[in-house]
Parts: sequence; C-alpha cells; structure tokens
Amino acid sequence: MKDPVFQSLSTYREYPPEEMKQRAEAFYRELRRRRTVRDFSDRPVPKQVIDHCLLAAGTAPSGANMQPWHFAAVSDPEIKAKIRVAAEQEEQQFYREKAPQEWLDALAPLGTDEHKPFLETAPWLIAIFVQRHGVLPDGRSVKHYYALESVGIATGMLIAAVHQAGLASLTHTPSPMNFLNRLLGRPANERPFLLLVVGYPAEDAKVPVITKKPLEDIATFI
Ligand code: IYR
Repeated sequence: MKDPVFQSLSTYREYPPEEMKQRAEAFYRELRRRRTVRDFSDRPVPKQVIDHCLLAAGTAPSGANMQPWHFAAVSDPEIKAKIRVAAEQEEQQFYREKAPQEWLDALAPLGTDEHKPFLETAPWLIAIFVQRHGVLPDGRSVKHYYALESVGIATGMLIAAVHQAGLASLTHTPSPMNFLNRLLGRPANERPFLLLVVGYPAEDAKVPVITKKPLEDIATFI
C-alpha cells in the first residue's frame, strides 16, 4: 500500500462575499447562453483549442483518481464519414423501428431525425469512452470506481470548456455505439459513453425553443 503524500492547497482562491456573488451569477449567465447545436459550420478549429478543452475535462474529479476516461478526437474527414454512415444506420433503426412512441413524442420538440450531416460537417468529433477497468503495462487489470459518474462529470466539464472557448457542441448518442471501438481502434475495456460534436455553429443555425426549469423546481433548501 502507498503512503499518502500531501502538499498545501496553494491553488485555492477566496473572493470577498460580494465578488463571490457576482462571480456565481456571471458564471450562471455564461452557461445559460450555451445551446446544444445541430447545424454546424465546416470552419476549422485549431487542435490547440481541443487540446486545452480536453485537458480541462481531464481535471475532473474521479473515483480514487483513476481518471477512467479516454477522449478520441477525430478531425480526419474519412473517419468522420465512416462514423456518420455507422451512426445513421443505428439512428434509422432507432427512429423507424426501435423507439417507442413515448420516446419519439419526447423528442418531437427537438426536431431530430436519423440524418446526421453534422458528423461530417463539424471539424471535430470527440468520442468519449469510459474505461470499465484499467489495464496496467504488464496486462493486469485495475478496478475503476464510480467510472460512469466520473466520466459524466468530465463530460460536463468538457462541454463547459468548449462553450467557454466560444464553440458550440452537441451531445450525440447513437445507440448502440460499439462501432466507435472498431472505427477508432479502442480496446475492449473501453465503452463508448457519448459522441461530442464540436465546432462553430452554422451562420443560419437554428435551435428549438425550450426552457430550463426554475430554481424552485430543481432544488430544495432545507
Ligand atoms: N440518439 C438519437 C435520439 C435522441 C435521443 C435523445 I434522449 C435526445 O435528447 C436527442 C436525440 C439522435 O441523436 O437523434
């Protein structure tokens, strides 16, 4: 067993209460501007931007600090085209056969269908994988704790980082997504969690009119 090694918390910053209130509100206002976008521009986005968004995601807390995630960032047009073909196959089955009416009704306000042109248009597709267990260099397996929760947190931070950089994203979940392991050469201990489409919105991008629940509906103060 390893002994813990501690250092002082030198990165923490406290703000006076007024400033803290302002910062909390400003951050909420910033995140409130984020919209999930489905109409992307093909304008390129430099890899350095994606690098830093992924580094930001990688700062997420995780069970026993196992960091049970892998991000496969795809800009290669040929691979994006293959992902589109495979995803549209899954989506066709979903929309035409698999999805119960209740699910289709819930999606109706979003106007989604089986056509996913953004998988080729957008400059970056980030396939997020959850590592159900880790693999040591000698091939032994290491248990991962709260892997799904950890990857969910990292994904939220990635979405926020992408927004903060001035880009738009779409959380896309063709189901099942196993084709991503094959197309991206990821090992069997990794399961696709989500496909995050990243880029500039198209100039004429439209988003559905939706609302977010008010504070009293999402929180109780006891
Ligand atoms: N994966 C499908 C369907 C879909 C499901 C949910 I839940 C959404 O919030 C949006 C879409 C698709 O991407 O079209």
